[in-house]
Amino acid sequence: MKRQIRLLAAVLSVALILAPLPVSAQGAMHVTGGGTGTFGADLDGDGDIDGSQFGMALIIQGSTAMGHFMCLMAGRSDILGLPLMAVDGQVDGASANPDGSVSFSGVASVNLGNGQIFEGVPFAVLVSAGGPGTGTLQLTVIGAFDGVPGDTNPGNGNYDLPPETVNSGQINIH
Ligand SMILES: [Ca+2]
Ligand SMILES: [Ca+2]
Repeated sequence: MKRQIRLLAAVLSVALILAPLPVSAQGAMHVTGGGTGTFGADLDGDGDIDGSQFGMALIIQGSTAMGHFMCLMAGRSDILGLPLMAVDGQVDGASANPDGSVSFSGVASVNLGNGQIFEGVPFAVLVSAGGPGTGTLQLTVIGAFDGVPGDTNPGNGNYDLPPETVNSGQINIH
């Protein structure tokens, strides 16, 4: 299935490159989905495999994008040792990658559930389409939370979360 999606994406990419259409005539790309994801690892050492709940809906038209992204790490996925970490973002940029994945970015409010809410936090997400076991999601919070549990690249100023695999639900790119 993944191979088919990749193949399809590759074919579509080639078709898009070859298509001599004006930009305005090309259809928009939609990225939608929601569910739960798992990091497949215990990031904060509390004995539980960590993950998140996520949702997204965005439209990419040419070089512009708009939409919404949410990611909630809470409860058993108690990353950071906090009650929750909720990233609620407006998407304002996106690009389709040659491998069929989509990168998008924007500005979020980040709620740590302990009374601390940070506004205007830039974020970036990389998603690939698929359901449980195949879809993936990777969030980077830019300019904040560097070095906290789960950060795969301490010292660069960002919160670089590892990729998550869809556990339930679906990510659609079409
Ligand atoms: Ca954990
Ligand atoms: Ca980092």
